[in-house]
Amino acid sequence: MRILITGGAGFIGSALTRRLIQHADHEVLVFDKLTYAGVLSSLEPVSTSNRYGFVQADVCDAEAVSAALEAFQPDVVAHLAAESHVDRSIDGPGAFIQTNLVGTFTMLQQALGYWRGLSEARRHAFRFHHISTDEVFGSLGEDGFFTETTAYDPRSPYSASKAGSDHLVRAWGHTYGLPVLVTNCSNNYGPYHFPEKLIPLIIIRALKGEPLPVYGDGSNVRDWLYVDDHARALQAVFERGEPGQTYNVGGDAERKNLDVVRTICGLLDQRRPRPDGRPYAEQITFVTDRPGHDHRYAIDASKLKRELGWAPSVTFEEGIARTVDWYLDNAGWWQDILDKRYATQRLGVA
Ligand code: NAD
Ligand code: TDX
Repeated sequence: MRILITGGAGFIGSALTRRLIQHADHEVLVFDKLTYAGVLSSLEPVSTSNRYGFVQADVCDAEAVSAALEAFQPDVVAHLAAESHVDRSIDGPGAFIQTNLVGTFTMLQQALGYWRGLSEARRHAFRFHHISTDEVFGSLGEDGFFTETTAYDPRSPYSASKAGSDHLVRAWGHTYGLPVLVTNCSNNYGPYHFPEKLIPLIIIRALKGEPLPVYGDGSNVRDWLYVDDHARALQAVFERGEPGQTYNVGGDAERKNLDVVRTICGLLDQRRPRPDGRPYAEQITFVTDRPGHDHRYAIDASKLKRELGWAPSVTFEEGIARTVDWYLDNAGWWQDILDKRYATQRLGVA
């Protein structure tokens, strides 16, 4: 199959691209604007493959989208390009409205024109797969899980923009017959995760001897999924999922933020003890909470498991150990990112 992946230079898009090239025989065209979050070196492992191509362009640019579709002739569009960081959406929501809403609208319009021009057999086989988040469902109390039928209740500019994009995708499916798929996934983690997100931020700041910022009292809960398991789920959905359907993806790994941070500190204590021999947990600092901070997310992924036979292959304990090891072994990847303008402003590390 030929897969056009928007946002393929990001954390999840690059994991999906690496998977489809290294563990399958698909052809991939990455379509990515290379915003601050786009990291080309995450695609280095596949960059010499003759089944990989790259276009630097904006999903809001209708002509560029149309040209890529016509030239590459994809069987699947996997739409991951988005502004993804909740804190940034609070500080500056405009880019989230533009990329997540206008960008998704542009992708849908161009995909629809392309799809209508395909032969009947290819039109039947085509999929527009929209990759979304569990944050569209809002915040849970201590009990319960999000299912595919949970009512939408987004509460941050980021999740509201993703919720709107999900609605657009379903509308293009219902109204125009475009064969769409939507997946809503919980928090991903793993190698090549951009250093502004909780897990890499804690690893890197710990190693640099910086305070480890925990928002509020650290009791907020996230359901963590190893990124390669998400990539496997996405592949299963676009290869075998039923058009028009939504599938929730989750890791069955709910953890309080403070426990995640303590786990990372414990792993670093074993692998790279502090020069003074003291525990990394001493660096934990409770800081002002995120405005509107959702308390708990938890996904019920039983539909995906039942219908497509997917399940997470990595426990949180295995995945977080692998992740810490990867950041220890690949300091060049993240130091390169920190050396660019962005890092010193937001992460407060040199
Ligand atoms: P990311 O921020 O790491 O990567 C986003 C990528 O999109 C970057 O390569 C960036 O350059 C590109 N991009 C941004 N704006 C663009 C534009 N206008 N045109 C073209 N490219 C653009 O994000 P991620 O964590 O890999 O998330 C990917 C997708 O998965 C997003 O849609 C996100 O909402 C969704 N998602 C993420 C998670 C998570 O835990 N990270 C969980 C569930 C769903
Ligand atoms: O410094 C921090 N301290 C802290 O306590 C940061 C950056 C975060 N946190 C908390 C906030 C969250 O409860 O940790 C949790 C995880 O935060 P993020 O890594 O910013 O992720 P989150 O806000 O949960 O959103 C992520 O998962 C869902 C992705 O960024 C989204 O794109 C995805 O949709």
